[in-house]
Amino acid sequence: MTRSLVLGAAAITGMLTVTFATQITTVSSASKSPFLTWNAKKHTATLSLVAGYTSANHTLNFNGAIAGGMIVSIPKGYKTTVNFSNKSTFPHSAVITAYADRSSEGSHPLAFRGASSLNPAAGTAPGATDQFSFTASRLGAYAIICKVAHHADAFMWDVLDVTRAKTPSFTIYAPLNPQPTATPAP
Ligand SMILES: [Cu+2]
Repeated sequence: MTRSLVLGAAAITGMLTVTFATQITTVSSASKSPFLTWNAKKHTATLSLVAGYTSANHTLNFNGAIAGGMIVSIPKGYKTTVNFSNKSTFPHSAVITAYADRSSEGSHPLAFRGASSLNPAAGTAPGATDQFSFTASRLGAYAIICKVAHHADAFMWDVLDVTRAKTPSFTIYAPLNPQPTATPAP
């Protein structure tokens, strides 16, 4: 990965360099992914959202990405279904809230009705799954966070962008290891 490519990626999201107490991690490889599927005629999208998909950041990641390293772009008005699962060894959750409210201290009002896993403060148990749906009814950038205490402050948040585009798109800036095996929904 050349420096110019890293800088190009950083320009896209504005926040790709994450400073930890003892190290600096730069996530920089962009790729498309089968985590997001959609039906442009029906205006529906399905997001596979896996907490602890990799061991990255002590499993405090969604689909392997942290700190805005995953951008899920959904056209306004799409009904979006999230198939949430937890591959970690401890609870995680998923809440879509205001981008400005992505720290653990936030009250995390739902950006859209229904945009949360069950009991998000307690989290979904390891190995368990949950499904929730919402309509992306307002334009703008929102945060997908884990509401379990202190996880969002430890960079367990990514981005939902509701756009005027014709179709969804999915970008992830994280090494995907293992590669996703999900197959697109019909
Ligand atoms: Cu978590």
